[in-house]
Amino acid sequence: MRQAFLGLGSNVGDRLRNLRFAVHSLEEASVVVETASHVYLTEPLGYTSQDPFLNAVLEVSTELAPLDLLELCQRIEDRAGRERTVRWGPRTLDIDILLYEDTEASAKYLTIPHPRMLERRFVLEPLSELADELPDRTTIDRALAECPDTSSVEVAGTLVALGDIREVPLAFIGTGKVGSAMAGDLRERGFTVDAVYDADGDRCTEVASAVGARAAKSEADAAGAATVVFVTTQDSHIRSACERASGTGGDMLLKTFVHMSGSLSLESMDAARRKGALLASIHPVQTFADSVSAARDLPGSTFSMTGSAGARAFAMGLVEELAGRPVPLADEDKALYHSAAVIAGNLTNMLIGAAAEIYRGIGFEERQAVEAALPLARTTLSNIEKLGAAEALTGPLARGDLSTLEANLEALDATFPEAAAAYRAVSLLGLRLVIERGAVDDATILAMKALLEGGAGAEVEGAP
Ligand code: A4P
Ligand code: MG
Repeated sequence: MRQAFLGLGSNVGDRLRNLRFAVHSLEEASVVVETASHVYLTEPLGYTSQDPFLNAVLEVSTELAPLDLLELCQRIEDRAGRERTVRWGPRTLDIDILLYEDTEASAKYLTIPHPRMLERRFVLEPLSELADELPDRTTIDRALAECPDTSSVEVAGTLVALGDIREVPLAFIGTGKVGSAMAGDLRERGFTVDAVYDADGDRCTEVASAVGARAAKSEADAAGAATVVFVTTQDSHIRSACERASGTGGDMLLKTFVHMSGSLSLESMDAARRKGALLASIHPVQTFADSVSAARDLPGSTFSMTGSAGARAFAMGLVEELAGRPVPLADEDKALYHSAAVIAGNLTNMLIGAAAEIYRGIGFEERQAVEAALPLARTTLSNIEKLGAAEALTGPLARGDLSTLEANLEALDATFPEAAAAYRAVSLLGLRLVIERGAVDDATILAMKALLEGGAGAEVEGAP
């Protein structure tokens, strides 16, 4: 794949829609849009008696050679209804190749870098968001400082929407814990929640009135007037809800669909993407037992974010408004990412449940069992916070205490085989931390490994 930077411009018709048409059409033609700049409102340059432009720059990956890419860009311009009348005159859509790898070439139909880019602030400002250098090693900052163009170039928004992020009409499809907490919180922060939909009609009316929004009659009705559609149903319903939301309307070129699933990729909203919508996922790395705790804990959480290039700047802005900490994530890593959350949260829960069961089995009251297990767990967590997982490790494994390890396993094998299996599996994993701490000698580590595997010792991965 080759890397290129494309400059987009429009000053006729629905300008944002034209830019979105360009993004969608490029992706339909297998040009991967990797990143997108903000959208800028710019004073016309050259032929000045025309309307202001919207400009943006895209970073793309493509298999197409430069001339084929140019041809594709021109085909997309034509399909956007471009008429070539006045040179430098009004246009529904202009797509220029600014940079293509480190190529410096001039031919009859194509000059790279774009011959006039250094004289244009409407190119350099958005490009400076995505690139540092030109092929001749001049920095973009330097090019900007030396740019003779003094016309006005201002951020107008993102490819998701122009103007104040709070005025972008939002819809929520699915009003469970996270959906209703998110809608409520955004509304409190002055965002515009236009509509909510839930298959449970009573729940829908209740949440709609709580967040001052319209109770929609269907997914498509909720999405109808919204620019950003949150699909906050259960994971298993995201695909069908998204299909219904985007099924009846026309194209979705001005809409963005956002889900908040921790494990699903963006592919689950492909129905909307195929119609031109941008996609994003923002997932709070947090656990919510109920709506009240969701509303309390959502702000300030870490949010992982994946998304189409055009939706990322918007999603980032939204998370920042929630006082959250955004962490970008690749869509293909979503399942692995979720497995880490399950290990850190759910598996810890299950292990504490097992510990309490062992205590109960030897005569502790229910309450005593929990009271015995929890302080240990809490101290462990705070030590991990202070020292890191390896340094915070204590117990037989950390000491290289073979006889205690053996006694533990023997007792568990006799009374609670599932817990014995978990003890072995988690401890085998924990040997990595023992090795990292470096306090136990290699022979003891191998002996512990053999004991945990219930067989003869083999090499410990990562052991010296
Ligand atoms: N061409 C050569 N090199 C390239 C390249 N790197 N990328 C040839 C794209 N095309 C390249 O372009 C004319 C010819 O340039 C093409 O046939 C191609 O073979 P065009 O798009 O057919 O015509 P045009 O757009 O009128 O000319 P050009 O030169 O692309 O116009 P510009 O330079 O893009 O200027 N003010 C603001 N604020 N924002 C704008 O976006 N745009 C223009 C158009 C004027 N003022 C503006 C803006
Ligand atoms: Mg052009």
